[in-house]
Amino acid sequence: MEYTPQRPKVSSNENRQPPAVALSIAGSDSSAGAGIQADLKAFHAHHIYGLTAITGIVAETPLLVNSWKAVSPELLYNQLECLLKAYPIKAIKTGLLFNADLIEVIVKILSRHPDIPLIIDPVGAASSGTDFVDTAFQESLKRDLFPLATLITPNLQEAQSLSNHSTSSLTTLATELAHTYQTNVLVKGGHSKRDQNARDVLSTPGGQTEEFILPRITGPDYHGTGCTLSAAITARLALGSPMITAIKDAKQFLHDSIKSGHTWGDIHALNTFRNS
Ligand code: PXL
Repeated sequence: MEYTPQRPKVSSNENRQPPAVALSIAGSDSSAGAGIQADLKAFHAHHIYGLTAITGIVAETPLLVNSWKAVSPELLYNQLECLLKAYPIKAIKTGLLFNADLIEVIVKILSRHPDIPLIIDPVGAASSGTDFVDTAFQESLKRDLFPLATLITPNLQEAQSLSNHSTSSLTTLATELAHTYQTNVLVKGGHSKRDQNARDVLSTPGGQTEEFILPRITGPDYHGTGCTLSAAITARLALGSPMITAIKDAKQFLHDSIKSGHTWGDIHALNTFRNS
């Protein structure tokens, strides 16, 4: 029989496109369910190559925050500078930013990159209740960073505190914030237990709204749902999805991650493992 040489089965690098790149600017959560670790897991599940600029370190579990420390503004500056020079970054998200000095650094660098979509998750507290930030931080976030945003993703409590409005209408809050900051705002109702559904509302700066609804999954409160949703939106935008599709798909990703969550005794975590 004639011998036909077989091509090796190993995948070759020749025709392979490198993955799209996204950057997370956020804090480290030692329990890895929220923060920069959650962002990397969500990026990875979407086949995005995730870069990180770490703003600080939190010693915690999903049940309690032990302590935390922010990095110096110089160290954050250097992380951002070298990454933005070297990689073709397609989308950026921010999470926990700790203080106004770090916001100043981010604004200085990101204002040189107006073409990269910026998703701001305005995190101020841990799901276990600890406040990480103060009033000066909130003011700087609103005044300096929000003008650079492509999308801001507050939960209901964050939206109420950003707008000084006590209403629990997601639509009113999203519309008002989108108008004030002239950007897209997605207000997440996920934490409101009264609703049978997990409802989020997006408003464009012009006041057009879109609702995203999936059935609420009863069970434990997962740590890191906000980070995971905004990272999944960032991943989809990095892959080129339009905003509404990106949010819809990211919400489904979070829903699946909650539905198949992990449990070790009284500790729960989202499941971001995917088969493919
Ligand atoms: O879930 C919000 C959050 C974001 N980022 C970091 C955190 C937390 C909550 O604890 O630690 C680093």
